[in-house]
Amino acid sequence: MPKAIGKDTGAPSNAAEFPTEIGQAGELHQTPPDGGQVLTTQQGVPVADDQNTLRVGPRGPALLEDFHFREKIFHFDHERIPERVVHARGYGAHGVFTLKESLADVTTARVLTEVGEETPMFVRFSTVAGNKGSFDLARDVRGFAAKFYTKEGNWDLVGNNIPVFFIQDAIKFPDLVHAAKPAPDREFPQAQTAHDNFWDFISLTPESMHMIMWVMSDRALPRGFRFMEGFGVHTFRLINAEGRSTFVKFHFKPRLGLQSVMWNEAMKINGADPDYHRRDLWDAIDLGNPPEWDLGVQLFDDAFAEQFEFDVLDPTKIIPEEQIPVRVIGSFVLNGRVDNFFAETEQVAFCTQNVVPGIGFSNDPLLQGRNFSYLDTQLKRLGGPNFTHIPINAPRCPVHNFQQDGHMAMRNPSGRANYEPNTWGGPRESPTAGYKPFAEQVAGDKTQRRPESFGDHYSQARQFFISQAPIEQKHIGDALVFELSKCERADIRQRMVAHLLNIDEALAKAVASGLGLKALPQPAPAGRPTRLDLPPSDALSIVKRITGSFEGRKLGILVTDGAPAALVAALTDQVKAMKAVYEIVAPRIAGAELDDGTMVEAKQKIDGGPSVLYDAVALVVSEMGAKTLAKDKTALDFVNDAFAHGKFIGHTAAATPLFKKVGIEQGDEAVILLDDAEDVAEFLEACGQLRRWDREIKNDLDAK
Ligand code: HDD
Repeated sequence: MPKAIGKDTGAPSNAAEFPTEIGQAGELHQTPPDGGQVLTTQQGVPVADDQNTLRVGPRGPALLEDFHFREKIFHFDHERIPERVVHARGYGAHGVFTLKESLADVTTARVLTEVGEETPMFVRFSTVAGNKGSFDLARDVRGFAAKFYTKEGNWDLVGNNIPVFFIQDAIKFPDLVHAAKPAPDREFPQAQTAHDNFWDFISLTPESMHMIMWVMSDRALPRGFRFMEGFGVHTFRLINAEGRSTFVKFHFKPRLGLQSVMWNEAMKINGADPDYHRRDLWDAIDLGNPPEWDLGVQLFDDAFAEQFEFDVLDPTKIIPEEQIPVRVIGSFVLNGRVDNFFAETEQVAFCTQNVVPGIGFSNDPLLQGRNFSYLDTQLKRLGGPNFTHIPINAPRCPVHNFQQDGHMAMRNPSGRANYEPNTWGGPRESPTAGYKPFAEQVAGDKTQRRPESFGDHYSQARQFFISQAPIEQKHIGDALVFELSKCERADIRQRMVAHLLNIDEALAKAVASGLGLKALPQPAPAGRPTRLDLPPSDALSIVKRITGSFEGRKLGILVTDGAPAALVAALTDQVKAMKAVYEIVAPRIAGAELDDGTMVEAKQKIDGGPSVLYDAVALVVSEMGAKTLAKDKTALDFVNDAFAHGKFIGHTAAATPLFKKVGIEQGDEAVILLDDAEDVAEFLEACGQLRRWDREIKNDLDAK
């Protein structure tokens, strides 16, 4: 992790002559009594009084002369920079990518050819629509942006957790984002798409239908960043030493598998812990369980592109893994927390244009537009053209050029020559090692026409839908009903159902019925070519691919005074052994006195640790404890929600009255009686299934 500005860049720099860290010039100041550092101004002047402004007499007016006060307030007044226009709320971590399989036959990019080589990385995850202070569990796409500090320069893969996008042409991006964000007059709703403007735009934009299926699916409610896939979305190019190009799509696959939460849970998590995702990542790294992803590629050539049903330049389409398997070539681990959120996570600047020799762009019109937008936006956000000098953005390889000056320049050419060619010496271009774009033959009219090959907006939307497990299909329907029910205009709701009729009739009917539509509308005009019946792809489902392991998950253990100590010990020991984590929840934060007289400390008081924060729960309570909990609404919510959200519940016999109290019938296989360590082992093994979705289906049937 670079700490000092300009270090190790090899840049023609004079920065090294100056101390780069506060206090580096030597501790000349007398140390304060507690032995710590002396507080100084930005100029390094020691401060005697940081509690009171300089004034005329203790009750008199302040004096302008107080340079420490003025500097301190001036700096504070300017602490904020503009938040990102999209993806404002994000969270980052450092990591390392290790290549396991060389792609030397198709690319010269060293990061993809040197097996075993470790490349430092920084990854930032984000929601899209919400502002910087919004909550983590918005129903939204998640950004998954990766910066690889390669030996040949920085390579940024600015992806999402969904492999397609809403629009096909970058010119529509401002419209999409304006529609998704709060309406300009009222500035609400925050961090959600459940409003007229969004669905107005979407229902008038058929190309968004595939993405809409993904965004209404459980993918938009991830359990954590650690449980998300990442996708480069566009088709990129790899270019080899002979100048030959191979198309590529990039995939990140989480080692812990995919997992999502339910919408009802998401809404409650947002209240209980709006920082749920960032805390989860922070804690995982902190506890020594850093998350890992495999990096995979789908490689294909022009011949495949020619015969593929869709245009590989269309970012609203995937290439199913059944057609081109994802080849895993390496993996990365995110094992480094940031030292300072602002310096690293806020100031990191990703640009899709950041590629290295051997990696190139396709003509995807969304990608081409992005290549302008990202550089442009950093100027606004970071205040000048020198944002590459900020340590988090600075390459970790030599940087030599004649670009100079500008706001906050940390790296300037030294010596006399600041132009090229010159006779004084200095960096020169390298026709052999330098970046060369793929020499694609292009000819055509200047036109603003959308290609016909981009014209089918429903086939892959349907393919996604039919690939889902029944519970996932139900969630898509529920999400659409929820979102569209927030639209005041009936014509917008109707227009969406008209699109759904082109995707799946049962889905359209379920949504129409959920919205209370009296009659089905005519299907939306389908465009050309009309819909293809594509086979389902299991890779598109989350539920069909669960790993069956509780590793990396979190158990909430609700304990009361008098609870069996042996059971608490069995749970905590076995959870740790399976690389999962637990939290003790108790009626009081001081914890509970167990039946052997020992105290177990609580992490959460019960109203601060609702069961929505856990993947499974255990109710380890005494008879007395259960009696007290039965009178506590939050404790009953804990049990009721855990059940309603399909969670596995372990419990002592003494907890049984709590189930009765909330109306839970006996006989549910995922409500497991815990008596000894063996039961605990069976319970935790079962927890690997994560959810009992049949409960939700039964609940719905009962409600009808
Ligand atoms: Fe974008 C940020 C991902 C289309 C313009 N985008 C941004 C971030 C991610 C993505 C992950 C946050 C980066 C970070 O953490 O700092 N964007 C995507 C994906 C897209 C996409 C996967 C489609 C495949 N974006 C897109 C288009 C445009 C932009 C079509 C404009 C024409 N995106 C931006 C931006 C942002 C941005 C305005 C805001 C902050 C930033 O760039 O650094 O330039």
